[in-house]
Amino acid sequence: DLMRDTAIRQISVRIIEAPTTRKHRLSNTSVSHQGYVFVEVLLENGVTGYGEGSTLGGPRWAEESVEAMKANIDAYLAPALIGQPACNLESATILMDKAAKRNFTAKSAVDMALIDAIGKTLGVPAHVLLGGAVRTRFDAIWALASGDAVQEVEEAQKMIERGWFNRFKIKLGFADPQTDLNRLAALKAALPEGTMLVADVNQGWSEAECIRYLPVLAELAVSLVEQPIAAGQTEASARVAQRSSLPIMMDESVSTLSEAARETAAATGSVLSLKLCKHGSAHNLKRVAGIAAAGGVQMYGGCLLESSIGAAGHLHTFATLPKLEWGTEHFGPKILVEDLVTDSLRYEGFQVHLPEGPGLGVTPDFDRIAKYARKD
Ligand code: MUC
Ligand code: MG
Repeated sequence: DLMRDTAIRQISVRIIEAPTTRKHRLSNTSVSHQGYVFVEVLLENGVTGYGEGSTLGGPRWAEESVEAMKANIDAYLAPALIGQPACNLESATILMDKAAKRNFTAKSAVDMALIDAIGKTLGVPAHVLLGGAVRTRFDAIWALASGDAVQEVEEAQKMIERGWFNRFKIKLGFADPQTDLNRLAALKAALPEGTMLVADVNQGWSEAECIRYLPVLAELAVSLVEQPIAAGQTEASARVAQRSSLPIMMDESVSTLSEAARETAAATGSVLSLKLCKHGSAHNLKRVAGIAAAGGVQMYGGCLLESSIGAAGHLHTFATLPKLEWGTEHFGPKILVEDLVTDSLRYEGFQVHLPEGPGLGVTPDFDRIAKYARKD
């Protein structure tokens, strides 16, 4: 009996701090370690599923920290799910929503572990539980964020040489606009003609700065500008999007279904970055994508520097979207000094490949997880 076999017996959470190969800078933070929660869900049939929730520099990119996620899973989300059948994924999401408002990253980490456990129980890859894969590989985007123009050019060239990434994202907004734009110009000049380049401002500019500097980004033939203005400034964002000759991508501004509806209706962007940590579950990510796609918005597979565990959760979900026009930036496995799995995601031909096998299709490396787990 599937209901009884997949009843949730135990949910445990570890905080992981995994070093990165270089500093990663955003408009309001800089990180040299990735903070994750690693979630293990044990079912009555003895199967364990694994999930991961990522943060960027504590509760700075969004409001959740690893400490808050662990506390809220232990005290609220896990008790709401113990004894419930893991195969009822939608019910699990409803129960988690009743137990805690928002907490989208924590919920998505638990949801990922449930999907992994059910996939392993049924012997099917996670994407089958989400509608089935439309694609099994994704154009891969690498993020440049050291802030040092010479280093960034070298890093980009190395990624191209290895055949891993030939599309790039550059982080803006942590220096004054002119300094940022000089970095961008140096990169543009060094990369092959026509290279896809996304500029992510992480809410760092005002409307006035957008009016002044978006035309410069357009002159540099940037492909896409991501979240230039603070999330929630819908009217200003809509004005900026309307006057911009470049497509604007919504990131921090769209987390919930109602935000997807509001921002799409207000036309604050024509591309949307999807991330499990924003939407709370794989099924919610698909609903958010559906709402935005109905308004003509194109899709981009976002990340928060997940290891191969979290990245696999995303790829299985992204695989099932009818359209994913912009590929994915899941590069986390390649920025970690040591990935958290024994079999890292495959990057080849400038694409990242959907892992095969039951569940997420990745195997946690428990030695490394123990090594990087916070001890308290
Ligand atoms: C973000 O805002 O997109 C993803 C890649 C990266 O460099 O930062 C993150 C978050
Ligand atoms: Mg972003």
